[in-house]
Amino acid sequence: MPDAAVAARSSETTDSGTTQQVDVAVVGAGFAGLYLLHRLRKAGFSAVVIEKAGDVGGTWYWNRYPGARCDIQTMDYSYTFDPELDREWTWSEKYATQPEILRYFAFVADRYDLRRDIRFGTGVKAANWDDASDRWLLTTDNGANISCRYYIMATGCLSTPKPPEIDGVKDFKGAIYFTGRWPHEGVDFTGKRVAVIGTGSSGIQSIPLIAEQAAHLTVFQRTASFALPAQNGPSPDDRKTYFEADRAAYREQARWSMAGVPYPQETAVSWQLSDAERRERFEKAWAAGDLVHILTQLWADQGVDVDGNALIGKLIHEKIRAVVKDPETAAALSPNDHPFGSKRPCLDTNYYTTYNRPNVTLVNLRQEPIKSITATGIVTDKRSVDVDAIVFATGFDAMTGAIMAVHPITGRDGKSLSSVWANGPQSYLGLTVAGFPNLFMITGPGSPSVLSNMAVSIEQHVEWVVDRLAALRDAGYTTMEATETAQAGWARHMADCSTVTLHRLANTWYTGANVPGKVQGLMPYTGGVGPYRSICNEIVSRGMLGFKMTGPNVAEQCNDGEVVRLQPDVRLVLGMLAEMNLPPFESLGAQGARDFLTEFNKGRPVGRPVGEVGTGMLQGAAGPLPYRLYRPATPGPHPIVVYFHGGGWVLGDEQSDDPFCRDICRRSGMIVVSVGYRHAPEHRFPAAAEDGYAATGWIAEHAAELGGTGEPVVVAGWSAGGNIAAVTCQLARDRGGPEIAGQLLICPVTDCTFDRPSYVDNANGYFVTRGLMYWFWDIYCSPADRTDPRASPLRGNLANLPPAFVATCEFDPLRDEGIAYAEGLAAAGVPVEQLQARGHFHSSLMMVDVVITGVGGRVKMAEALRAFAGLPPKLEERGAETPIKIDAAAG
Ligand code: N01
Repeated sequence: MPDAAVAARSSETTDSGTTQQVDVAVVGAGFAGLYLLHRLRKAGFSAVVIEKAGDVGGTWYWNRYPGARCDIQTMDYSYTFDPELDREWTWSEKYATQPEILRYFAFVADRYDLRRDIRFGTGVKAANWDDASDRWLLTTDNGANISCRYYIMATGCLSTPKPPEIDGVKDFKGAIYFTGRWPHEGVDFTGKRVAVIGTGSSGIQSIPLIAEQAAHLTVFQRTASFALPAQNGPSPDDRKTYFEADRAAYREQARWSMAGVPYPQETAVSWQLSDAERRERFEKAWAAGDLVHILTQLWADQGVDVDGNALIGKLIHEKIRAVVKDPETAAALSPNDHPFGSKRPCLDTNYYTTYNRPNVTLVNLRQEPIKSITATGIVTDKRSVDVDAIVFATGFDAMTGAIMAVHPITGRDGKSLSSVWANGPQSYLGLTVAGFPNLFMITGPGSPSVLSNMAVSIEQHVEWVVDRLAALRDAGYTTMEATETAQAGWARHMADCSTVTLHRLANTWYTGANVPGKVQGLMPYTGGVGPYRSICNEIVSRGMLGFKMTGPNVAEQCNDGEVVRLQPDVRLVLGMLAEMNLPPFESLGAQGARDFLTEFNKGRPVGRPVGEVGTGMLQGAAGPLPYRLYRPATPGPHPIVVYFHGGGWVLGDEQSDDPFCRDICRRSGMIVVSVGYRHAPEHRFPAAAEDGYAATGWIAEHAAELGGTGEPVVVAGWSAGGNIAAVTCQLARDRGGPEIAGQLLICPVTDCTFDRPSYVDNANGYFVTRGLMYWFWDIYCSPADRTDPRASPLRGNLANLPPAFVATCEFDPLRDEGIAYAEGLAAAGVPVEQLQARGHFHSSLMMVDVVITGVGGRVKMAEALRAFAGLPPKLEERGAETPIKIDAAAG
C-alpha cells in the first residue's frame, strides 16, 4: 500500500464510547513495535501501539546508564526492510551509544509518521480474549480501553528489571540506581563512594565510566563474565567493504545465517589445528572486538563440545592475567564455572584495566556473599562497605517477564497465561501459545531472539505475523491459534536443539536461573536464525501446519502436526545434502559410486586422535584382506571390537568409517579392528559374509599380537556391516567359534524384503533410499540366495547368540528390519538392548562431529561394547554429553 494511503487508513481508527476499536493492538514502541506499526499500516490494518515510556525506543529508552552501547555492530543492528532508510542513516561508530540508537528510533518514527498511533505513557492492566466476538479486550491505565482482533506483544526480551532480592535494600539511605531504569537527567558520581552489584553486560559497560568519576568504586561480583574488548571506533573496513559491495546480498546472508550476522560456517575443528593456529585465530578474534566473530569463527566445535570450548576459556584467562596486575583480582575476574558463550559474553571498553585503578575494589561474592544492605552500605560475610550510592546492574526477568508478569493475559476458557506457563513458557515457534487465539509475541520464548541479532529476528517475526494476518483476512478467517500437538512438538524440538549447544551448562538469564523461584529451562531457540526462518516458511507452505483457523463464514481449517521431527542437526545435514543435488549413487555404477564416496568423505571432519592407528593384512575367506586398527591411548592389552563398515556390500572400505572407529575406540577404551572385506559386484554373496566370519576368527586368534586381551572378541557393524556382524555371530555359533562376547548392530540389514512400513515411509528423502537398497541387493545377491541366513540373518536361527545392542533410526528404510531383528533375538532368549534413535536417518549416528545429537547414542554403544567385554562402565571424560556440575547461583 502506498504511504499516503497508509496514513489515511490508520487515521480512520476511532474511539467508540470509551473503547478504542482497532484491528491490531501492539504493546511496546521499541525496535519491534515500530516496525509492526509501519508494516500493519502498509497491509491495511488499523493499529495502535501502547507504550509505557514517554517516547519510542523500548529497552533503549530505559537503559541510559553510562557506557550503554550496542553489542552487535550497529551496521547489523538496523532495520533492513526499506533500502532507502538503510541508505539514509549512517552510524557514527562500530557500536553506537544509547543516545545515538535513540536518535535512530526517533528518525524512523518521524520518517514513517508513527507517533500518531502510539499511546505513550500508557500500560495495559489486563488483556482478555472474548470468544463471542473473537476479539481481545485490553484494559489500559491511561485513556480508552481497546478492543482488537489481534494482540501483539512487542515487549522485548530484556525490559523488565529483576528486583534486587537482597535483604535491607529499603533501609539504604543513599541513592539507588538500576541500570535498566536510569534517570534521564544522568547521574554525577563525582566524589561519591559507589557500589555496583552485578557484572553482566550492563555492569561491565558502566563500571569503567563510573570508576572514572567516583571517589571509590566497589564492584560486587557473583559470577565473572567473559568480556571481550569492543575495539570501538569507526565500522571496521573489512565489514564495511563487505557490506557496501552488495548491501542486499549482505542482508540476505544475515537472514539465513545462524546468528543473524553474515559470517561463514566454520568447519575446522579444534584438534585439527595446532596450538599456534588456534592462538592466531583467537588473537584475530580478540582484535576484531566482535561477539559473533569470537562466538562462531574460532573452530567448529567451540559451541558444542566442552573440550573445544575450554581452549577459549584458557586463552581469555591469559588475557585477563596480562592486564590485571593483582593476581587475586585477576583470578576472581576469570570465569571458571561456565563454558564460553553459554552465558552471554560481554563487550567492554577498559573493563579489566579498571581494576588496576587505586579507587576500585572487587569483592568476590563467591567467597564472601552479601549478607544484607544497611542504611550506610553493603555487608558481606567478611566486610562492611559504606557507600553513598548503589547501582544495581542485576539484570532482567528475561523473555517471559515483560509478557507474563506485567499484566494478566486471559485466553480461551478463562485460562491465564501465567497458569499455562506455570512450568515454564510453552509456545509454538515462540510466536503463539495454544489456547490464546490471535495473540502473538515478537521474539518470544521459543524463538532465536536473544541468541541472534535481534534486528534480524524482529524483522522476520514482524513480517511473518503481518503476512499471516493479511492472509487470514483475505481468506475470511477471524482467528488463528496454535494446536497443542504443534506446541508439544516445538517443545521437543527446542529440547533437541538445546542438547547440541552448551547453554544447558550454565546458570543464566537464558534459562531463568537468575530469578529466584523462576522455573528453569532454556528459553531462546538454539537452532539458529536461518533454520528457524526456513521452519516458519515451511509451516506456511504446508498449509499453516500446526494452526487452527476459524471464521464466521468459512469452514474451519486445521492442519495439525509437528513441523520438525528430525533432530536439528540431522535436518541441517539433510538440507545440505538436498541442496547439493547429488546424483543417486545407483546412477554412477559401482566404481563411480566408490570414487564419489571417497571424494565425499574427504569433506567430513577428521576423527579425533586415538592412541595409535595402524594398518595390516589379515586372512579372509579367500585370501588376505586389509585391516585398520585403532588403539586407545591407555596402556593395553585391550579387548577387541571387530568392526565391519557400511556401504551396501558394494562401497566403502576399512577406512571409510574412520571417524566412527576413532570415536568408538576413544569412548569404549577398546581396540577397534576395521576389516576391509570383499565387495560386490566383483565378489558377490557370500563373499562379504564369509570374509566377516573368517576375519573375526583370524583376529581372535591373533589377538595378543594385535595388543588385545584375546578371545572372546566383540563384533560391530553399521548397515551392510551390521548385516555381516549379525551373520558372523550366527556362523560362529554354528561352526564352533570363535567365541563372540557381544554384537553391536547399527542400522543393520537383516532381511531381503522391502515391504515393512519403514521402507514405505522413508523410501525417499533420507539419503539411503529404497531405490539404493534395491541396487545394493541386486549387486550383492541373486534373488535365489537372498533368503539364506548369511544374507538375511533375520531368517536364521536366533537362539544362543551373543548379547546384542541394536541401534535403529526413525527415518531409515532399514528401521523396521533392525527392530524386527532385535525383537527376534529377544524372543529367542538373547539379551538385547535397543536404541531407537528419534529424528535420525540411516547415516546420522555415524556422522561424528557433524551430527552432535548422535553423541548420546554413541556413548550408549560404547558402554554396551564395554559391558560385552566385561569392562566396568566408563565415566566419560568431559564431553558434550556429560554435564559439568554448576553451583546454583548464590548471593
Ligand atoms: O544483566 P545480567 P545485564 N546478588 O543478568 C548479578 C543485554 N545487554 O543487564 O551471574 C549479586 O547479564 C548477576 O550475577 P549472576 C545482554 O544481552 C546488552 O548486565 O546471576 N549479584 C550478574 O553478574 C545482556 O546479557 C548490552 O551470578 C547479582 C549481573 O548481576 C543482558 O542484556 C548492555 C544478584 C546481571 O547480569 C543482561 O545484561 C546491557 C544478586 N542478588 C545489557 N542478582 C549491550 O551491550 C544478579 N546479580 C547491548
